Parts: sequence; structure tokens; C-alpha cells
Amino acid sequence: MKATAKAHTNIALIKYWGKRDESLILPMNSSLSVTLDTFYTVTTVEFDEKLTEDVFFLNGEKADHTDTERVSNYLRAIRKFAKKHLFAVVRSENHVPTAAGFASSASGYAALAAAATKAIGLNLHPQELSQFARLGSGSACRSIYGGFVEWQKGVKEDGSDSFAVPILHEDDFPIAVLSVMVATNRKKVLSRAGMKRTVETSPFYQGWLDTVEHDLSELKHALELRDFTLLGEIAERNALKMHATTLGANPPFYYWQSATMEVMEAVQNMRSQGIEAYFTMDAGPNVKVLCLPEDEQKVYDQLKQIPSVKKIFTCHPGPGVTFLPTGEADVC
Ligand code: 2P0
Repeated sequence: MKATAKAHTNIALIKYWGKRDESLILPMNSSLSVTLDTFYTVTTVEFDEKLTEDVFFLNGEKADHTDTERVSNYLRAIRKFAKKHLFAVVRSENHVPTAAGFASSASGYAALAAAATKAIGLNLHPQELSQFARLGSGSACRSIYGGFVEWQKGVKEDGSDSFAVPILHEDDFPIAVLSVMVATNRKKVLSRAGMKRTVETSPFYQGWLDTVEHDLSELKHALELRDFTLLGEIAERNALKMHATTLGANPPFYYWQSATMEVMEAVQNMRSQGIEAYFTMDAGPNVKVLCLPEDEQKVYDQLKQIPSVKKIFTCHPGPGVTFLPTGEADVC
């Protein structure tokens, strides 16, 4: 009763921002992301009838109470579905540089969902697996697939129509995503709390809802045409709009640091020099810069000159979830 799975992170080009159901993790809007080849999680789950509770190791060390409880709550849903009351040892290796604990990792819950459901004997279709991943963390449902992936929000109360679907294979539209780490000095509002506060208090949130589905259909059109300019313009606009909603929340908050804005400005300057680059940011200060593979060295060189840039990782569209021989997480 043991299985190992590998899943990659994703960056949303059309953001998931706000829930209509907190416990089933049902989103207010559909979203679209690209799965990234560079960052991933490998997780092994072993159910064992001798255990009296779940045990969670993150990067080789016993995880803290918060992370263990969240993983254990998650496994409870899988046990219930499989009708097997067995506890598990979970070992996760997070190859994701920014991960602050386990909560922020889409790859974490995608790998956990795949490994846990397989280990307990469920043989799920990717669509069902995407729904299971969603119950751990919304963005994780998109990491089941590689390439460009849409999370269809669904309308049903039980969430049975809220899952990800693949839009374009990772080889079908080569783009580069430079993941730019900036110096940080402030504790961020976790995305789960941040989106809740925004939904409940920001007068700008309705503006988000009124326009996000249009952004999504335009982005899908850009993918169909393989039109990078259109893709970049829409993704940048959508990211700025998501971040704008947080400024209207009560109390207001924002994820940017001065270094974030320096990178944004550098990207806009590159465009005025004729280099096609666009930015997007998640619920944190780091920036993802989108460009064409032929420009990635030029873009990298310019970003590297910004003193507050700590590190840059070059990513490309990556694969969906895969199963590995068991034990792999122990050695990665
Ligand atoms: C996204 N984010 O689409 C958006 C954009 C952050 C900003 O999904 O509460 O960790 O576990 O469903 O998936 C981050 O939120 O939140 C996120 P939960 P999650 O990628």
C-alpha cells in the first residue's frame, strides 16, 4: 500500500482568486495556468495498519503541527472515499525554492493526491484526480496536467464539475518563464486568508468577477493562435487586476515589495526596447517573467542587473503528474 508521485508547480496566467465554498475549495472564477518544468514535489505515501496516526516528513524532517494536521485532514477525505481506515507515512521532497511550509505548494497537493489515492488502491481517471487535488489546495488541481491547463470553476454545489482540463500540451507552445526571486522582508498574508478577506470586504472584487471570464476566453484564443504578445498582455493585465483587489480589502494588504516593482518596471522597459517580456505575480513578492525562448538570455541578463534580484530560475512548460518507483522521495 505504497506509491510515489511527482508533480510540478504551475503559474496562473488567469488567476484563481476567491472561493465560493471554503471547505470543498470551489472557486468563484475559472483560471488558467502553465505547468513549470523546473519546480516539483516528489511524495511517497505508505498506508500501514500498524500506525495509529498519520506521520508527515517534509524534506527529510518531521513536519510541524500545522502542516501535519493539514495533510492528515486531507488523507481523511481519501480514507472516507476509499472506505479504508488506515493511517499513513507521507514523505515529501519539495523542489520548490519559495515554499514556505507546505501550504503554498500546488505541486505538493498534486503529488500527495496522486500518491495517496494510488497507495490506498484507487485507480482514478485524471479528472477525478484533479478533483482530489483541488480538495487539498485549489491551484493543485491544475498541476495534474502538463502544459497549459484550465480549471473550470463548475456550478454544482458538490463540486463534481470543478476540475482542471488540459488545453495545450507542454510541447505545443514553447514559452519561457523566468522565476525571479527578490529580497523579502515582510511576512505575507497567506493566499487562503488573503483571498477570503478580499471576497468579503473589497469593493473592487466585483470588478474582478465582472471581467475575469472575458480575460480567460481571450487568453484561450491567444493559445489557439499561439500569439505570445496577446498571451503576455492578457496575463500581465489579469495579474495587476488581481493584485488591485487586495488594495480595496479591509484591512488592505498587498504582496509587492519595492523589488517587485523594480522588476515590473524593468520588464516594461524591455518592452520599450523591443524585447517582448511580460510579468505576473502570485500571492507573494516574487515575479514570473514571460518571454519567448529566443529572448530568454537577453531577458535574464537584464533582470540579473537589478541589485534586489536574488536569483533567477529559467522554466518552460512542464509535464503533468507521474508515478515513480516507490521510495524515490527518500533519495531525491
Ligand atoms: C493561482 N493563487 O491561480 C492563484 C493566484 C495565488 C494567486 O492559487 O486556499 O494555495 O489552497 O485553494 O491554491 C494560491 O492559492 O489556495 C493560488 P487554496 P492556493 O495560482
